[in-house]
Amino acid sequence: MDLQLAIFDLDGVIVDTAKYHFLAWKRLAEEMGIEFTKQDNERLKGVSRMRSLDILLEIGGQVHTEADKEVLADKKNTWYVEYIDQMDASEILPGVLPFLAELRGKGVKVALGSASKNARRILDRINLTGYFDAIVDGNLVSKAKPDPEVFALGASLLNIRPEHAVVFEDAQAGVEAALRAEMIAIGVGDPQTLAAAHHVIPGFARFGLAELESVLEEKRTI
Ligand code: B16
Ligand code: MG
Repeated sequence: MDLQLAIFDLDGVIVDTAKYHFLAWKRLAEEMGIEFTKQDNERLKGVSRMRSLDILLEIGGQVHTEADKEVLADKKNTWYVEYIDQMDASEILPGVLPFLAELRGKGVKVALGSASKNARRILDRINLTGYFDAIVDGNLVSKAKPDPEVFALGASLLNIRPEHAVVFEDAQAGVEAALRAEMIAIGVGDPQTLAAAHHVIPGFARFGLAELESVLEEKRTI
């Protein structure tokens, strides 16, 4: 495979914003009399804001109008934004920065493929915006992962064909989206949860371009 593009998910791959999503959803849940645990929060990873709210309401057995749901999601987002506005570059997960620099240094394009509508704000806070040739976030796509739109759009914005692209994802729905986009999917996290991916790594602490190329080489011989 001739590697031309690496697409990164944001939450769970570049930073751990799931902890801030949890705090904000938990605050909303408490206000609404819903019991919401860390385990419940796992179900929200990689899922859009409105879909996350639907899951929370399902857990609490509550039904609300669309207008009420907009108000609730906005409330949660206001709290979430307060957390992310406190973030800085120290929250970038280990190994991410050198890997991005290495890719760029070798002429591989770098894109973001995130469901978050706050993705640009987060990248700005952690001083990473300048590393991305394209940023595709929840404001640009109409179909959430596992639909391949978010990754397909990243590749098409940069005029790169999917067979030259690799996606790094921590969520099952994201891995499925990458596969449906006909890209190489590298899972970041638990090998069992992400078994559908072409390959799974625990993180970027011991993963650079040489390791990526040997994974791609393996795929070529299958
Ligand atoms: P927002 P990713 C996702 O980010 C999160 O994993 C998910 O928990 C969140 O609900 C979603 O972004 C939307 O975020 O409320 O900021 O628009 O993993 O796709 O980078
Ligand atoms: Mg994610």
